[in-house]
Amino acid sequence: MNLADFGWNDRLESLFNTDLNTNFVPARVIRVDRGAVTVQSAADAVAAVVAGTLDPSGESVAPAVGDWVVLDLATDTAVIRAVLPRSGALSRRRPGSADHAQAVAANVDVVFIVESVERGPSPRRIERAVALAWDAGATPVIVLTKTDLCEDLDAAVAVARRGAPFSDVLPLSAVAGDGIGDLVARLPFGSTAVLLGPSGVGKSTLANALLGEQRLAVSPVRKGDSKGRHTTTHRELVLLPSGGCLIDTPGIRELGLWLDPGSVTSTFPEIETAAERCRFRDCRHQDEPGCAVVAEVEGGRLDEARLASYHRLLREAEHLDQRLDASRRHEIRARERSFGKMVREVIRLKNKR
Ligand SMILES: Nc1nc2c(ncn2[C@@H]2O[C@H](COP(=O)(O)OP(=O)(O)OP(=O)(O)O)[C@@H](O)[C@H]2O)c(=O)[nH]1
Ligand SMILES: [Mg+2]
Ligand SMILES: [Zn+2]
Repeated sequence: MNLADFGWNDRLESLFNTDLNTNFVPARVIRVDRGAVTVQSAADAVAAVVAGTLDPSGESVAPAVGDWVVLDLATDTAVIRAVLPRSGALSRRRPGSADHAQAVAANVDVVFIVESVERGPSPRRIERAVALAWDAGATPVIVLTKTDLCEDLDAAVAVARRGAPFSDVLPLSAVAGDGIGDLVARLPFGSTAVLLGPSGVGKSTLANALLGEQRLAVSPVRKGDSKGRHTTTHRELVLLPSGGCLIDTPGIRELGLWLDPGSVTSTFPEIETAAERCRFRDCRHQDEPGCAVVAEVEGGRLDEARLASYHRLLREAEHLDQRLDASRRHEIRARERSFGKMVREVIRLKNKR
């Protein structure tokens, strides 16, 4: 296996520093299944356990699918000694918990936000996913599946675009094979994309179509409301024959936000552009005098629903920001500390020899 296929590059190489120890090798997390972790090294795909020293403060630094890790092969069981600093991670609020983030996928370049024409795309759900993608340092691309079931594709694309007026929308059918090439073009060699969307929209079917084999489980949606059955229950990264890596995820029930207010503003560039002409620099675009954003809405040049979403998402993100500022900074520090600690420990061991 060549790790470059999985996205190994110079940035990672310099972080890793292979001189440290011959028993340590780099590997990428390719599967996470209720705490069980599978990693891909240059030699093999193996089950790995997470070193107890890695995570003193809980699961905030737990490896996510897509993470690059330092793997210790000195014992029979492969041990993850450290998680290399991420280029970004797609994080959401852990379901049922207000204060815990859960990394859905790490080190991704593209987020495919998957919606189906069968159930109809949801602009509000798309908006949230776009904000999460920017927060992960990834480019959001909207994928509209099952076009073979659609009578009015233009109308469906227009609805999807309302949630992401500045992102590309790729309509496709995994069953008919239409539009797949456009998606492949977004996944060059060494890049990583993640499929994000509700259950039943056809994420795993699409991954299988790209793989050219039925590797991932799929199952029919419910009759009546076309909802999915939560077929996929783990996160898995697969290497595509066309190059690039694709991460399949379980269908999301809710998209709790976990992001910086800054990512919300990049989700609404048309509002930020209009805001440059507001009289007050700290204008909130509510009822301030001389607000250019409200003027655009009143003039019919800006979608009122977009402004409402902007206010809602920003409020959520700022609220979270205030509440979690300290704990989030603590998490980042904990991750950096655990990496630094690993490096020091290895140097100490080496000097003793
Ligand atoms: N007609 C048609 N059906 C499709 C298409 N893509 C997927 N399906 C069907 O949609 C159903 C659900 O597909 P899955 O791939 O299991 O959906 P999923 O998004 O992975 O769902 P979860 O794993 O539950 O999140 C299956 O019966 C697929 O055959 C398509 O392009 N056209
Ligand atoms: Mg699936
Ligand atoms: Zn304003």
